[in-house]
This record gives sequence, C-alpha cells and structure tokens, in this order.
Amino acid sequence: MAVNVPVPTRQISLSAPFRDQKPGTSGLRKSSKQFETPHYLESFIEASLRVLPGVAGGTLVVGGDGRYGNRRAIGVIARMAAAHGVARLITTTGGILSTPAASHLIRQHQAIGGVILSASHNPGGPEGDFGVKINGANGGPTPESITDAIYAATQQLDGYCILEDAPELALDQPSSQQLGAMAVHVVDGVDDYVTLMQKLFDFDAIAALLKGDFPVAFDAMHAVTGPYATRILEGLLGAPAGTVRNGTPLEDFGGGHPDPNLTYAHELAELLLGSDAYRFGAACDGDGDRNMILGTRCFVNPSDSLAVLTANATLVPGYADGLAGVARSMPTSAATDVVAKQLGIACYETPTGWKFFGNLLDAGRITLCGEESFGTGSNHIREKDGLWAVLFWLNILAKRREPVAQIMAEHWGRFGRHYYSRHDYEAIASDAAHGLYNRVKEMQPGLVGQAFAGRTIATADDFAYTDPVDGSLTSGQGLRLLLNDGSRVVLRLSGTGTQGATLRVYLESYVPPSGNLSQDPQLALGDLITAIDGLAEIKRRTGMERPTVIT
Ligand code: G16
Repeated sequence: MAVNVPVPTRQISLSAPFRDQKPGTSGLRKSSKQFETPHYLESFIEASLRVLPGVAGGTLVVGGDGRYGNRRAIGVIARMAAAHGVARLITTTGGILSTPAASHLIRQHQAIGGVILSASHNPGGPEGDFGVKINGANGGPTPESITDAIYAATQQLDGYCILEDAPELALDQPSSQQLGAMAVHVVDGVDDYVTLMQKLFDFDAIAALLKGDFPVAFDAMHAVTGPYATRILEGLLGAPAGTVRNGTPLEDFGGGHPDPNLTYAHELAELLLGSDAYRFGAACDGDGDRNMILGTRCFVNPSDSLAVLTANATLVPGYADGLAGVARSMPTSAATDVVAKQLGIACYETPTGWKFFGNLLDAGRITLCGEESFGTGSNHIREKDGLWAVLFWLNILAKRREPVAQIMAEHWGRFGRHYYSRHDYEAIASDAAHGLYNRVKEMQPGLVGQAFAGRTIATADDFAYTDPVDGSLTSGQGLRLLLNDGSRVVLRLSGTGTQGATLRVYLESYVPPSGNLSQDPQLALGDLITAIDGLAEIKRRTGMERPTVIT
C-alpha cells in the first residue's frame, strides 16, 4: 500500500543558465558526459516542466531506451515532477520504454505528455550520447512553439525545484509507489504496446506464414526493441527462438551504433543480401522508432517502403477501410506521391522531423506517413514505429505470399521506380558544412544548371513549409535542386548529430514503368552524384573521398 510521506522540496540555484540547450530535430541530444555535468539534465527538465501545459495535477509518462544514464534520469525527473505538482507519474520496469510505446502510453492515460530518454540511433554509454525528448498530450514530439519556449526558458533559468532526500524508485517490477504527493505507477512497458499491435494486424495470418518455410531475422541491435520483438515475434507469433538477435538492451548497445542502415546493421544486411537463408530481415534503432526492411537479396529503401505500405494498406485489418491521406518528409522520395495519386488520396510534403506529421494526423488528414530516415508510422500513435512497420510488412507478406523482391518488382512495374540514395558525410567541420551549403544556396540558378549538363533546373529553393492545419511557417529546411526531368538533389544539414556537422545529400531520379527498373541505384544516380560534388565541392571542402554512410 502506497504511503504518502511528506518530502521537502528544495530550490537549487544555478550560478548561470546553460546556453546550449536548444532542442534539435528530435529533442535535446548531447554527449553522456555533458548530461553528467551537475544540474545540466535538471535545467532542461525544469524548463520543460515550466512550459508544458497542465503539469500541476497532470499525469506524466517517463521512460527510455535503456542507455547509460536512463535510470538516473528517471529518478531525477520523478523527483522534479513531484516538486512541480505532477499528480501521477507512469514509468516502466527497468525504465525500458520504446519511443512508440511511450507515445501510446501517453495517449492511453490521457497524460499531459512524456519525457523520453534517448539519443535515438546515436551510440550510448559513458562515451556515447544521451538525449531527452519532450512529447505532448497527443503522444507526439512537441511542436516548435513549445520547443522554442523550452529553449527560451533554459536561457533565463536561475534555479530548479526538486524533492529532497526522496527514496530511490524501485523499477524492477510493476508496482505503485508514492513520491511525496505524487503517485508513481511502474508498468510493464511492453504489455500495452503488444495489445495495440494485436488490434491492427492479423496475427493469425502472420503466425501461419512464420510456421511455414519462412525464416526471419530481426536485429534489435542491443537496444530497446529486444523485449518487444521477443514477446511478439517469438512469443505470440511462434517464430523460432533466435529469430530476435541482439535482443537484450545494453547500456552501451554492445559498443554498437544502433542505427538500422546498411552500414551499422551490416551483419543483418550480409545475412539477407549475401545468402538465401532468410526470407525477411528487419532491424530497429536505439529507441525503436526506426526500421530497416530487407528481403532475400533485396534491400527496401525506406521511401519505397512507405509507398508499398500505402499501396497494400487494405490488406491489413487496421487499415482495411483505406487511407485518409499520406505524408512524407521533403527529402523522402516521391514514390508515395505516385501511389497516392492513383489511389486518389492527398499526399503532403513536410519538413524533416516527425513533429510535422502531428497536426495532419490529429486533424485526420493522413493515416500513414514516413521519412527516408527509416521512419514509418500511422495514426495509431504520434511517433514513427519500427516494430509496427515490421508487422505491417509481415502482414502484407502473409497475404500476398510473394518474396519481398517480387513485391518490389511488381510495385515498380506498376508505379515506376524512384531511384534514390542518401549520402551522409558525418562529423565534418561545421565551417565546411555551412560553407558548401551556403555556396550552393547563393549560387545563380544559371550556374547551378550548368553543373547538371543536359538538364535544366526547374526550381532551386530552400524548402519552407506552411502547416495546412495551423498555418505556422517553417523555413530553411534544405536546399532543393529540382531538375526539369523530375530528378532532384537535396542538401540538408542533420539536426540530430552531436559532433561537428553532418551533411546529407539526397539523390533521386524517376524511371516510368516502361523504363529500366533494375539498375543499381548508385549507377542510376551516377551523373547526379558527380554533378553535386562538382557544384558543392563536397570532397574538397569536407576532405572526405566518400560518404560515411550510403543508403
Ligand atoms: C529524428 C526525427 C525524425 C527525422 C530525423 C532526421 O529521428 O525523429 O523525424 O527524420 O531525426 O535526422 P537528421 O536531422 O539527422 O537527418 P530520430 O530517429 O533520431 O528520432
């Protein structure tokens, strides 16, 4: 029985505000060391609790991806939440909570929001990164109006409020506890999420597929999806033990980089692309919101994945009535646009960052959305959802009973193919990144056109977006060079890195169904790759002969 023991609240003074707490594309992401600086985490949490509406008397969800610093942060946030009058705090056993499961918990408990502890796909551990994401009452990342207000609050902070000498929370099993006047509920972070998935997908059909000759390899990358995937794939769907690889969450992700792409999930990629042993492969990132999909000798580009899910959605029980509309981030290829056009549904193009889908989802304008950065999701929550995408694919495969590669070939044969690739230049000098970006931005369109011999530039702009729901304007979202034959190059600086700058170069060209659909994307995009390097002087300015990651 929980006992309400009065615990004194203490006001801690800060000698000076922290100046570097501007949230990026997805919350505040810094090195673990930075977060260990005395009062650093507390400063950002104080600012967030001052800005989030409804804190006093409200319910707050807290959890994270299990990385180094997770448990300590939960303790700090709980004591600060209690000091700010939060009535009920919901956290999870071991503090383990994937980003999509957190979004669901917030919605299910009508919480005022949540604090998700993760630096997503960035490495963890004492030498790695930590992060804090603030989600709102709809379960999604807070809009820019809130993140700007949080940042402004950090700039003026002279202290914070925390419970003094409170007992440590017991997180080892589900329980109800009391922290001062605040009730703390420790729940199993997997249960509710699994129930939601069972409502959306045909578990019987997927189980029947997995019982046949259909070996699957899922790589949890020693991150948060391990317990979720093990329960769902090996438990409920009957996949053999061992289907889930690297399934135990570790504080440093086993020293790995939990980013599900061909570089960082290369062991899985080699299994699928280099042999015929598996029919389906997938991986998720640190906090479980990203996904990579593979078939036998077939990599599914994330932009294509969204298009395939859109085209096949009615095969899945949760989407059997069809889709209200779809959305993709600007750098994501237009593969989904073509499908949406054929289906006669709206397709929106938003800036990078899941928060931009929130209003469209809340307004019922879209059902599915996705990004080239391995994120796909729907209106079931307000975050991208890695395991959801895996189950969506398995549901389609269970209904169509065709190999992944055949599904892709048929898709391109019907809609045409958007050859697509992203080249990342990671951790480069910030000056070099901004220098080459500004060089292209300030260039005359005529000069830009010359670089793309034989084609002309239809539009060259810095992408700006007016939210169709609330009218807010977001500008400076990436340089778009749109060519008259429908191909394009986009340059964008990452908003999630913690070291130097990361330049992303997005390359895309469209081939109609009658064209050559089976080229290697790097070859199909070869002339665009050469042209943009010449134009932006990428190699010279970054000092790198090739990108760190090619997707
Ligand atoms: C975050 C956002 C995504 C966005 C990505 C972009 O991903 O949640 O919506 O696409 O950042 O990253 P960058 O700015 O580096 O290109 P995550 O998985 O890190 O939360």
